[in-house]
Amino acid sequence: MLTLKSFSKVIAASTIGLSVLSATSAAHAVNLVPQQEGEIKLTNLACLSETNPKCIDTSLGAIGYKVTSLNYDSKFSVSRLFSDKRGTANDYSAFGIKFSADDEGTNPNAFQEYWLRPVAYEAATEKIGAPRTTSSKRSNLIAPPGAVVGTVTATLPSTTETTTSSNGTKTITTTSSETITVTSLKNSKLVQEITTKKTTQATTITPGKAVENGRLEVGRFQFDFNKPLAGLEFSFFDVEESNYTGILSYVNGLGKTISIKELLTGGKDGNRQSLMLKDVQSFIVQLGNPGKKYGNSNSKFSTGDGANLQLETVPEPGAVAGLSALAVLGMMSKRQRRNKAA
Ligand SMILES: [Ca+2]
Ligand SMILES: [Ca+2]
Ligand SMILES: [Ca+2]
Repeated sequence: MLTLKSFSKVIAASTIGLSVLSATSAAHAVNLVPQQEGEIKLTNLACLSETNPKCIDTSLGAIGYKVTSLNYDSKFSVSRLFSDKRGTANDYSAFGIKFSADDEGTNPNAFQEYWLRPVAYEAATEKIGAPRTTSSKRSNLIAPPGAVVGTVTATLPSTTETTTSSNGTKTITTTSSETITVTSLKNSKLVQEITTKKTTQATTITPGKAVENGRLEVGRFQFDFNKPLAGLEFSFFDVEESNYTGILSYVNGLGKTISIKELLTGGKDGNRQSLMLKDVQSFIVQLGNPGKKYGNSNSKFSTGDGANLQLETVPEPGAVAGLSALAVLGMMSKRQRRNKAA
């Protein structure tokens, strides 16, 4: 267990370690945000299109990563994620999304940079159709050998078919059928009447629409890297409300899950804040929060607080003393320094 004395040493050592780390690794840091606009390909949702928005696969290469969109708010379905250059308009209106050059309530031209930008979606609607039965009858059939007078009902196992239309609407059709065979004696001959009843029931699931024309920048995502990263710097843009945007947990190179729940304090319009993690295999990040209009009465905004994310590698220089102390703290905040720089 750490005594108070040794704990303050750890902090001192790690603070030194951090500044050395930033100074020596700056040249090798890699921006992990694609330097082009489009939609980030998710593991659990197909891209809207291949070309407009362009579908961007981030999973390739040594520092590649896969992104999974997670449920955040029960009133919404999972969000999509875009790479967006702030300050330029994007018209993806075929999919109900329009990014403005000047977004509502923000000063976007401060950073003509690419940011990972979530787009919240309304929940899907499910419509359960009434079962429909059709029946057909064939009479006066000659009974096969071995048939006896009486009624036999046979039920076939039901089958389910799912089709997806180009707008994403899913139709799940369940079909069941039964045949009723009545065998009787007619003019000294055995004849049959066979009735086939077919019942179909369709459930339609229509995906929700992008909220606020795609400008509610809210979502929760899991990033999984192809291999563990020595260090990762997170930059958050425009976090104005406290305790919603930040990192919920991460998994280190040994596969251990660390629930840190490092949520940021809201700042001024257009502010930028940073966090750093060391030894990261994967992490879960939460961006923004839905506003009053979407049932979040705690929000100070009607249409919520949107937030964007940038990611940059922070390679570990082998010879830096004190760096391992960072592992004890897990995460450092560079917020203050960043604010000065911006
Ligand atoms: Ca743009
Ligand atoms: Ca703002
Ligand atoms: Ca905001």
